[in-house]
Amino acid sequence: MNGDYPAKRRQLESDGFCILENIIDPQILAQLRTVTDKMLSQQETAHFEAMRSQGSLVSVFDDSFMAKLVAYPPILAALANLGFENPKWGSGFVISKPADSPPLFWHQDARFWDDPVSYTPQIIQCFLMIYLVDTSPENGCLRLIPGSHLKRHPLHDALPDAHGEALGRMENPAHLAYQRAEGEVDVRVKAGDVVMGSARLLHAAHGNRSRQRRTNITLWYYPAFDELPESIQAFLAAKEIPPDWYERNRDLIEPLRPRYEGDAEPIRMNRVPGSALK
Ligand SMILES: O=C(O)CCC(=O)C(=O)O
Repeated sequence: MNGDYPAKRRQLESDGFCILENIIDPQILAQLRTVTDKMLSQQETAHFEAMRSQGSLVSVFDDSFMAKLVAYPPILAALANLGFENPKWGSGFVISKPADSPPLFWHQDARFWDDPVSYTPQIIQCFLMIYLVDTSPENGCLRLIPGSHLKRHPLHDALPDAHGEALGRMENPAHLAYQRAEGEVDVRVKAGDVVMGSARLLHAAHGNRSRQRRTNITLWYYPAFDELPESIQAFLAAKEIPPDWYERNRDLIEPLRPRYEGDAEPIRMNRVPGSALK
């Protein structure tokens, strides 16, 4: 076991994130670099213009190798060590900052702000971010605001729904979304570490001022799916995984696929935190 998992679980609940060190084997990392370079080389110029701030946003469904990462035994073992024995998974993206590229805007990724559970420490949806190179403020490491998954921050009101196209294209580089924020911390990692965090946490990334591409793969898990309100389970189970990708990777993905057999209506998606976030 790498590290003190009970302490990491407490940090995940209180600060909204934790770092799982040394999870991805160097050989798999090398394969991931090759696969993601190929995925990125297949994108049109327009994609990179639309995603200037993110760097790229390429779905993991573009390549079957990614199923191996989603179901990678050391990732599932780390989740089990955190107390998540039956996690589910929904989607993921290759987010790659080219050399000499700008910062990623501040945002949070939660979609269930209409449900009271979103205002409690309960674990709902988590990112697992897998960086394929060592990261630092120089080459675009993650930044986040600890505790902002549970506590209102001025950015919540300044950026109510930070997923707009204008932010991706970086139409206004002076925008608050690209600046320093009160309480932010840098998250430096080694290639092979995994940063786990709540979808509700405010996060961003530094620009990449190095000469090397900085690739991250963000995978979205529902670590304690069975404990979620049924309307959220219904919403997640109704989301489609592309059938051809699913069929090719059925053995790996089937145990991680969200399933719901009850009769609750799927929750309405709402990305904007309500007044209950104090
Ligand atoms: O690329 C990064 O460092 C962060 C990615 C991110 O914010 C996300 O996937 O939501």
